[in-house]
Amino acid sequence: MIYQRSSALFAEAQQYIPGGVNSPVRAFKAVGGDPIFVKEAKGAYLFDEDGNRLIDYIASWGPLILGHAYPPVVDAIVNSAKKGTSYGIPTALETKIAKLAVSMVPNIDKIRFVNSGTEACMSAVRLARGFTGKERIIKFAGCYHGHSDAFLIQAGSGAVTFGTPNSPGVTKGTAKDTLLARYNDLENVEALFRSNEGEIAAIIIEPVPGNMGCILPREGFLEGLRSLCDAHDALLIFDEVMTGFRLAKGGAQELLDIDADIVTFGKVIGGGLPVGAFAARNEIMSHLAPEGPVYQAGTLSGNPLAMNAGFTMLKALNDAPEVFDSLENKTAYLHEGIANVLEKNGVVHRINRLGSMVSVHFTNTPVVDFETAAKGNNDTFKRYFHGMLSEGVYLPPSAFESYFLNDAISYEDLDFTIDALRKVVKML
Ligand code: HOZ
Repeated sequence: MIYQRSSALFAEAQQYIPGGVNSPVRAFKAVGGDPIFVKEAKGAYLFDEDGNRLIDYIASWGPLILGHAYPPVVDAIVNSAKKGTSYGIPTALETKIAKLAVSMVPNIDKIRFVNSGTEACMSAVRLARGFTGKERIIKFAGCYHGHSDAFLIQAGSGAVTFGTPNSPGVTKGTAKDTLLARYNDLENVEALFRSNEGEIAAIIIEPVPGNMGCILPREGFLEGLRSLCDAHDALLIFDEVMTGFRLAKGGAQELLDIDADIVTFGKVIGGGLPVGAFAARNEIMSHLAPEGPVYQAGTLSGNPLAMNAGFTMLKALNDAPEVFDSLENKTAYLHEGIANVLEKNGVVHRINRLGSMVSVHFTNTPVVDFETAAKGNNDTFKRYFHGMLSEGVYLPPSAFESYFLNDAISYEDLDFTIDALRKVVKML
């Protein structure tokens, strides 16, 4: 495949945009080469500026569960735009989507819409601190909760891909209130509670991390966190920006049967438009302004275009929950296909999968946390990524990311992907 025009566009972009991209994970730094520039997308496919068609396995990092340019969402956006693009004044629509979201997600009474997952997680932590009167939080190495200061401590996703898990610009004062634990290591978390008795407001966690590849919680781990939070009057925050409305209607809470105290969402809840949200029971949400003293605000929060797109997407998922089984079946098929090709060709690997999140790690040790994820062979990963790209398959351009399948991907697309790997595997 030729990427001449993408490379030219990237060269130009670098003159005006730092690194040529508006979010670091889009640059191909971890895999080398120039990023492709997308011209348009439809269903399962991206069409790049050089006229190549690529099967898309990132779905805008999760939200496009029903594929690109899903017609009902596009119609909702177009119709909404005709009625004005932003008011900064309440609309009935916000209550309509809030009601629907609350009915789909376990254990929440109220929801507040924001503009991104970063905002949602940042606000959730402030709310937890305001509610508990305590300041420290526990986060897990390799989990990524957006780019707000408190989370850029051993963060995953782009932060680790580019070697800045602890970003310059985050003050020591902020960093000292973020305690770091190992994912899947309950004793480690217990020890943090013991050594910071009475100081921990919350644990924030991706229940199924997607920002160090896809990692699965060990049996009892999330349950253990729930008990520790209860024992220490701390809140459990599930960052469901990636898992919410994807692993199940009610996200990881429903699938894994664990109740969190605060849940954060992003992406899916805007149908691909810039939206995030956080939600909890009444007793917690009542602390939020203007009902309570914990401040949080935004001119574009509850934006009508985003709310219309989000409502249409959530309603589609709510009305046809069989989509979750369909996604899971397709992802399992891909998992098996990839595993067969790699095994037959003697390529050392581990595949982690839950529902429609999956990642391939080129290592022979089980990948259960950041440390084991970091053991993956990045040279093999680079060859794998570029080989698949040249065959027309767009995978996440870093080993520290999960794939997100969308339901527009057909079994023919999956077979095409597995066939692509058959060609690529010789170079791994
Ligand atoms: N959490 C998303 C991917 N891991 C972030 C996407 C981005 O940073 O652009």
